[in-house]
Amino acid sequence: MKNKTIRIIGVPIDLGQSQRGVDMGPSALRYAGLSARLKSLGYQLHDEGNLYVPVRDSVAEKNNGGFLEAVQHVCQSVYDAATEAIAAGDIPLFLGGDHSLAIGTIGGVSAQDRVGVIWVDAHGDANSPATSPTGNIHGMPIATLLGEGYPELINIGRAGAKLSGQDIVMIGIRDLDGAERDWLKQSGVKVYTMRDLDERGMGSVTREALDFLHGHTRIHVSLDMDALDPNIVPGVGTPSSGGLSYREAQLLMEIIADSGKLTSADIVEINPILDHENCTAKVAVDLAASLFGKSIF
Ligand code: NNH
Ligand code: MN
Ligand code: MN
Ligand code: MN
Repeated sequence: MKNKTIRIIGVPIDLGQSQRGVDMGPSALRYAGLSARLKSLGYQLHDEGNLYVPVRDSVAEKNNGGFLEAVQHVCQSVYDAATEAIAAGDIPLFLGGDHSLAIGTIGGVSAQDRVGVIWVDAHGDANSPATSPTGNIHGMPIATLLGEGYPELINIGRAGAKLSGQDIVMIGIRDLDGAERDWLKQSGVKVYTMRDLDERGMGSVTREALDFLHGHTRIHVSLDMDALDPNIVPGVGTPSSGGLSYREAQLLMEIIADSGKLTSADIVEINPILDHENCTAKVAVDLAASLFGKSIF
């Protein structure tokens, strides 16, 4: 994997949720030294800058769909950037922005090959407009990718579902809405909750997760920073207590790196306005280094 080019693509989207500030996530990650850290591991780095996202205040909010149309346009350009990076043989690393962008990233990276997704999150993000208690699109990307929800988002890039439940493993889950939980249970998605991690440990869970995806030659990691415990990552819009420790998250990244199958990733939901001295982005950069193969010894 080394000697490869990592293509950094910023997506400063804050339209999929209601807290202000998550649009500054890409800057926070760059200021925390992301490129230099990955370069030091032996990669070529190519920072494409940020994709265009309209400023929230300039977009009219629809009553029910929130910023549906704007999210659709952004995710279409994310999809295009993802397919281009994969076609060029690069590893796209998407910097969020809120988690709605994963509709575009995962849609795009799965255009040519079947891709296994490791969804690291406190939340299932498997609501549809019918089940969502908030209406926020960042709580819907998994359902959307599986073909449930707004047709405008489901059909981005190509028509229909982009994945099946057998393509997705979730790790770190501890906060599901009632109807979201019911839907997830019948979806075929493999869900590892915090309880699974407590009982079995991150090493065993991660190895089983990779085994679940053994038929996939490519893996995409979608890292929502709210998967970690808010004590170490205060800069997230929807903190959920009882999350991953720093070392658990590192071990997860290290074991995924060992698989040699990582070909794309998202780092999302960092909100610098809620953060303390950019510490959440610094943790994210440490995790990215491990995900891309940094080893201690
Ligand atoms: N489940 C809630 C919703 O649908 C919260 C989702 N929030 C997240 N997900 N930050 O990662 O709105
Ligand atoms: Mn989350
Ligand atoms: Mn999320
Ligand atoms: Mn989140």
